[in-house]
Amino acid sequence: MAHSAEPSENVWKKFYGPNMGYVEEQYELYKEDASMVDSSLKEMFDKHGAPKWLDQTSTQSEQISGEFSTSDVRKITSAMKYMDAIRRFGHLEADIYAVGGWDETTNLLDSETYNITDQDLQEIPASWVSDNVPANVENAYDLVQFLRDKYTGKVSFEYDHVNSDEERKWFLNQIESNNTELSFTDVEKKQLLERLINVEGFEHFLQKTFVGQKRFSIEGLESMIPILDQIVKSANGDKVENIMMGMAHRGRLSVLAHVLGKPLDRIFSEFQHAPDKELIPSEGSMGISYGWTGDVKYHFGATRLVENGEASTKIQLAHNPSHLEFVNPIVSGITRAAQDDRTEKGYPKQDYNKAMSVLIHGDAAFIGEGIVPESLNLSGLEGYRTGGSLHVIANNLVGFTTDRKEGRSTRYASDLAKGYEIPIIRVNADDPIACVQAIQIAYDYTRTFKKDCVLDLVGYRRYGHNEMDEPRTTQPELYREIDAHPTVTEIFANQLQEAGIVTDESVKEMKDKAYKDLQSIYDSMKEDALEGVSELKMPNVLASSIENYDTAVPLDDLKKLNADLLERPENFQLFKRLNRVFKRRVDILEEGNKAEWGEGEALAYASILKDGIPIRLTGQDSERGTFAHRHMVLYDTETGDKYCPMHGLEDANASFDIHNSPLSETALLGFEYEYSIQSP
Ligand SMILES: Cc1ncc(C[n+]2csc(CCOP(=O)(O)OP(=O)(O)O)c2C)c(N)n1
Repeated sequence: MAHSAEPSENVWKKFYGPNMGYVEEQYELYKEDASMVDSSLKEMFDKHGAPKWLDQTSTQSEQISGEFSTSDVRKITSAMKYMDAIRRFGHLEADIYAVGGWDETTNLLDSETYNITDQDLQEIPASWVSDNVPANVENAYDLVQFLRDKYTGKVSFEYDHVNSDEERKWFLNQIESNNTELSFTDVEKKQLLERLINVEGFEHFLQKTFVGQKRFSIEGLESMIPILDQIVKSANGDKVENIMMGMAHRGRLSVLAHVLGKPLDRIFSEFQHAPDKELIPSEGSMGISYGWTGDVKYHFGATRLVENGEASTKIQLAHNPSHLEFVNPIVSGITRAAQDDRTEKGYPKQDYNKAMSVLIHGDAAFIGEGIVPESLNLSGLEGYRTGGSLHVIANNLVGFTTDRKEGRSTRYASDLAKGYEIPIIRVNADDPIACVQAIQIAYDYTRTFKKDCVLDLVGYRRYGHNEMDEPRTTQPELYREIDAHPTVTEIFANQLQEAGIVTDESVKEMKDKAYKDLQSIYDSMKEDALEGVSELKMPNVLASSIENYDTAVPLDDLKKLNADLLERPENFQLFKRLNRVFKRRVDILEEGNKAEWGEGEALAYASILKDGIPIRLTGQDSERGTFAHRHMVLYDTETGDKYCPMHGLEDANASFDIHNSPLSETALLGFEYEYSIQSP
């Protein structure tokens, strides 16, 4: 900007329309901290002070351009600040709580905070404050209503913590452009209602039939099932081959029955055979121990194949340990193992379409368990990433008997995800259509940006922590509200009735049918539905000892492998001291049939690769080795280029994967444990 010799009046005259608002904002920033504004603006403010239209000596009505008065510009700036606030803070007023709304208020969404009235807004044409004016929107007031509708309704968004401009624009477009929203035909709405009736009917049936047994019912979060249905539908449409799922106790039976298609007679039979109820662990395990594993039946997973003629998608629900959230890295490990092609030398080739992961968390566990941030921290790292996991927080506002405000220092259970630049969508579980729309945005985001996304599904828990637990002793007020609150099925059925899509009779028919179907499965349940369950045997590899395996490798093979491992790319500049280390490795082997530790390990890996068995080696300082003995990844001292000698092995017949890990134990153990199980 060439303005240094110009008089101030001329300098300010160059700005008009919305640009004046921009300069005004920059001046506010400049007053706070001059280094925060662009250097040319800083120079201008240093020299000419406040923009002339902010100068108190200039009269309010003075026309500083042909079109805008000082007060017009102030109003435009205020309107823009107000609109921006709705986008950023709309979540604070969003209608996401079916019960138990948050009791703190905010003034961040009040027009007075931005010094603007409804009348002012009505006087500003929408095109002055927005580049993309939606249809039927004439002025800034309409625009504010439009934004309030989008950002403070049953779905709310937090993506201000995401630093990528591209991702932010994508989100803004998804939210504000009406044509990206999923729409539902009347038939689809009716199907959705029927699905909810079946979910609710299943829980009621269990409650009535197996009195006194714990089931960790989904009631209050029934919309989780249509959410999972939508993920499966979209993934299948995109030809994703595997959906790897992990979840804890809450709603697990419903997910097994409705999403994984676990036979209902099998589920009923497990209830029938449940042993001494007193010994059942708190999460609701149905049995005490299971074969040699010491595990419990309720924690077992399941698989299902979904086919639509063009593509098939396998859904796998991982076995779940009692230890909450530990399943997260396990599911990531399963997913990555399914994505990696280990058949060629070098690093494995990863294909995101082979698998995606879906994790369902408890609200208290998500923010409380350290393994959650550990696992989220893995999500963007080359050695661990899986192309974006979908997280659903089954948020029932309470953790066992612990209230939100006792269990976390943050407003939301999902706040933890912000540090990882993971966008968060929250949705009211009482609105199944909004739930399905919200998960579709989350799904599209993970597929587009290969990053995690969190859907915070906010509902409640119809009973206590389990059906035998009395929540009214610890959460009396909340449960007064819950007791008086209609189920999602009732709410949605009423809406569809008002819209003329269903009638009282058709809803009753659907409910009767759901009940009759369950009753007839129960009546015809075979006594032996659990047959075969206890036949799990310990795998041979664990049952036999190491002496039963022949591990010897001929010395000549070792020498050839060792020579190969000492090859380097042309002109590779190795750190000098390492030359000595590697020279010793030749000498020892040649001279006395000996080997040092690092060499022994390298030869072991090399011979395993020669046998065609892939290797994955990760952990803290894995590349160099904690005791500086390994040096499996070398760095060129000039260029910093990496070279892994294992990748140069002429005789290798499988991949060699090596990564340094973050300073974590549990998440990594889970990941690698399951990776090794999936890729024997
Ligand atoms: C690591 C671990 N700590 C504690 C427990 C015991 N426990 C089981 S469920 C539960 C409460 C979980 O609350 P939340 O995550 O909100 O899930 P909800 O049961 O409310 O759906 C606790 C403390 C456990 N199973 N694992």
